[in-house]
Amino acid sequence: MPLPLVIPIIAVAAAALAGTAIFAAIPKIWKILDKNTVAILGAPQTGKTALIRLLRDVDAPDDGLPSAVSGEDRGRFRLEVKDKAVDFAVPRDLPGSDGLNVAEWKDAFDDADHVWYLFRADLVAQDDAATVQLLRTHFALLRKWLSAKPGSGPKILLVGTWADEHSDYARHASRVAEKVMKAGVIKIGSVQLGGSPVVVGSLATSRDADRLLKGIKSRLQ
Ligand SMILES: Nc1nc2c(ncn2[C@@H]2O[C@H](COP(=O)(O)OP(=O)(O)OP(=O)(O)O)[C@@H](O)[C@H]2O)c(=O)[nH]1
Ligand SMILES: [Mg+2]
Repeated sequence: MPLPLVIPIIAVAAAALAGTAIFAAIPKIWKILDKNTVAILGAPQTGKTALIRLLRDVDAPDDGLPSAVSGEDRGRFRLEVKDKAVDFAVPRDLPGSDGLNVAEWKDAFDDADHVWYLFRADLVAQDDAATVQLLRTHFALLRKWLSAKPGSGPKILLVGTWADEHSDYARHASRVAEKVMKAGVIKIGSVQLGGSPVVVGSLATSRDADRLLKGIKSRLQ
């Protein structure tokens, strides 16, 4: 091969490698900056993006680092946990998965101190077969990833959203929560994931969202 052709090919390869290295370093930087890295996982349309937007409205840490929103897809926020201000970061707004297509989840899981798994509370309370099956599939994956990191895996929180779509919600919101907590798939999943707390609520109105956020905060250890 003539020399002038070889040099550009090497240059392109080096640039591609550098790009990969920079991309791979991003989660690590977030991890160093914030000890409380959160991965928000869940099926499509469960409210992952809505929750990140809600969290970005909460006061962000004022430490000279990029502000609460430095991209449409990530957020930093500060929550009062047990009377102490704790900084959190959600490095990525991950796509939902309706099965085993979870390529981006694994990396986020490995970088996370906390995993918040969102699911449709209304459908679990109605014992919807497809939802139950999907939850089993996702819980099995989380369990597998967790077992690969004995003692150092993220804390998992199960967050039921969309409770407002259940017919009992308007009059008896706590009854919907109770149904979800008692559902076999949630009870077993919670135990298998190391005793994960469960919180149930809705992001439909700002009042609902505030209440759900309070529930999340109170279950963070
Ligand atoms: N009624 C109701 N709607 C909700 C709730 N949470 C989210 N939504 C709505 O559901 C739709 C999807 O919400 P997203 O936050 O985009 O869901 P997502 O999990 O990020 O979806 P993907 O990125 O596609 O996986 C939006 O129209 C939200 O307003 C909820 O608790 N109740
Ligand atoms: Mg989304």
